Amino acid sequence: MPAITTRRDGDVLIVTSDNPPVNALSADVRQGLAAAIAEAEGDPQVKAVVIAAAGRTFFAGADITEFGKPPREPGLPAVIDAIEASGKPVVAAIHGTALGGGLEVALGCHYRIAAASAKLGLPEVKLGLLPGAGGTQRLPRVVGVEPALAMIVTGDPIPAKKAAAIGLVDALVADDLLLAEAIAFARAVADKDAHPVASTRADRIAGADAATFAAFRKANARRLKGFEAPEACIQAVEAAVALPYAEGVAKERALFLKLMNGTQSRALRHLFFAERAAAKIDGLPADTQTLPIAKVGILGAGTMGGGIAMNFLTAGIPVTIIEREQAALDRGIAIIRKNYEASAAKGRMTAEAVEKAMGNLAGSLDYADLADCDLVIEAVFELMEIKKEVFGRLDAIVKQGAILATNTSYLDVDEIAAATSRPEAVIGLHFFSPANVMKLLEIVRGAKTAPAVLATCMGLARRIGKIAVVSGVCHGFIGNRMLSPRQREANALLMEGARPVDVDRVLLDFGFPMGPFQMADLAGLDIGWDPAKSNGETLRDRLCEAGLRGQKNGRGFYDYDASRNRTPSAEAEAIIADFAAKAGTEQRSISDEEILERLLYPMVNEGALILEEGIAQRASDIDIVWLNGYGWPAWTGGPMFWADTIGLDTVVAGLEKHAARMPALRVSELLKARAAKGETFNG
Ligand code: T1G
Repeated sequence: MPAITTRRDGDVLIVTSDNPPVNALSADVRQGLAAAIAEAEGDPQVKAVVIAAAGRTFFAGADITEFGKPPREPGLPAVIDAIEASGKPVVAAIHGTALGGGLEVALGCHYRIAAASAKLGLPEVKLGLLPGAGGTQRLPRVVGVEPALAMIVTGDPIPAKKAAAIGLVDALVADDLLLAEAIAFARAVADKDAHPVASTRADRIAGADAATFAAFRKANARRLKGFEAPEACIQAVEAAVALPYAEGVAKERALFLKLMNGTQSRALRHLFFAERAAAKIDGLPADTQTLPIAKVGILGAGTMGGGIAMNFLTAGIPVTIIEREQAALDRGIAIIRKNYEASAAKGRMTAEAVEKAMGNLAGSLDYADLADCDLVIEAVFELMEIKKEVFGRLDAIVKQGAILATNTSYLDVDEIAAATSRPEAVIGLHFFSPANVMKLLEIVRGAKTAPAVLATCMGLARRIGKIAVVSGVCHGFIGNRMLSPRQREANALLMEGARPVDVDRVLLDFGFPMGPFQMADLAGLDIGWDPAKSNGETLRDRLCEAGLRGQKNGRGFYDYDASRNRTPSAEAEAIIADFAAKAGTEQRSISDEEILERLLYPMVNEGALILEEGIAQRASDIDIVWLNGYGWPAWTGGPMFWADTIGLDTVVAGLEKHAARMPALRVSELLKARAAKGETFNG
């Protein structure tokens, strides 16, 4: 079956793409489109053309699997130029998600008809690219500079209704009438003397000036820091305003090729496929049946329990949430409602959706109300004895066939499973706080977890909008296990004379949203600290005994003013220096390079150990964990891809250079072997 077919409906030529799963603009599709336009040009019976797509979506962009390979003709820009130069009006019939090159094809058409449920976007920036087939030049001419900048620099799609409002589409139609309406529209315009041509329009870009772009850059400064593509996107749109179309296109092409050949785009393309690979469970029998999840029970209505509950409520799954005392239960439910109402106030959900979600929430003090749940997730205190007692009770109460999940961040899921008579039904579902916001979910498979339980939880993750990664059982699973050596080295660096602000700055400059000591202040220095047992033996004891609690009382590694602006705390630094002196640790000036190597190389090493032990299925899963759970800068691809980029031999050499200062670190044999052979983690 050719990717592109054509058929006549009277005097309208209908061009249909059928290239599952998302009608990516592969070479076959491009060739088919070019041939179809030539067919229309050569047939005097054809008065107009409709370009449509079969399956779930209009073209979802260039074929990313072709990137990095020798280009195949015709190139997408040439195909779009041929559409635009057609002597007969071409109408795009858009459904699903017209993205990237797909929207650029639609921009080359003279008219655009969209199904009401369609979305349109230019997400190239999320791949470290920019629209490279005329999108940065045509879109501003069609919708104006500011709406175009927002779409191109954020990469976020817009709903068809908004597209109509800004002039991107000419008509909105009912989903099931799209093709018929597009054909009727084409026939209606066929005899017009002239048709709109995006590349020659000038009215919508008039008036945009340097101030427009300066204001946009200022408003998006955070988005521009360290990441090359957004700035390139802005420069391409500036060219659309400042230059004739042909020169603007040349500028766009030059900027596109520079990004395409750069490391950051390779990193983001790696993450695109890594996210999809993470959903695949190696060795799972293809016919593994999943279990129906119609009702979920949550144990604990605290911060985690409430956040976890929201994921299911938002997905329309009824939840029963259990607490030990009425006051705690009422407080937890009130916080869930408050969070939803805050989302509604920001226009992220309707009041009806809030009531629907809350209507699906039942609170109880009685475990018996969990009996008919298909999945129960405990989010109680992080103490093994408590977890085992809770699972013993759940085992006695919850119906057979239900899944029993623990939200533990570190503890041994196998030991918890052994507290029940059904270890095959026990699994770890490690949500990240705030659980209703963070995308990452670590699915921890126990030694006896049944394939159906694992497959069900992976499918459920997608249903509740999480990005799930499968982990084996070890202390801290994947993410927290790799966080431990970074924290250990951060603390050691303080003892050796580095200032908290220097350690944080190095990670901020690398692209993390915050450094370890900012994180400590945010979480609270006294988390898990017991004044009754504190005896000044640890640095944390000393800081807490001095009354430093972090952001919550304005005094931590930083001092915070009323607006939470932070300045390094002289008091904290004096306590650290005194503590280090008493410990007899030699103080020295430590370079940014050493700080970065001491913080990140041990993380890469821990990731290699995680791979060696079979805890993670693949290196790219580790990248997905750190991107979605801890804010690793996406444009470097994640810890394992980043290590590949700098060279595993560089990592090994760095670990060896600092070995005397990192006595606890065991270098991974896998890392050393790959480094010695000049190989990478990600293949
Ligand atoms: N090329 C190749 N394969 C793609 C693809 C693409 N553009 N988009 C998706 N796939 C594969 C994906 O890998 C998966 O494969 C399957 O399709 C289903 O995808 C010149 C240069 C469209 C919203 O960035 O956002 O155009 O794992 O699991 O959740 O200016 O796919 O099944 O083997 O994501 O329903 C710009 C990327 C490209 C859009 C559907 N376009 N895709 O989401 O399914 S650059 C994009 C998506 C460009 C031009 C530039 C989503 C989706 P497998 P899925 P989904």
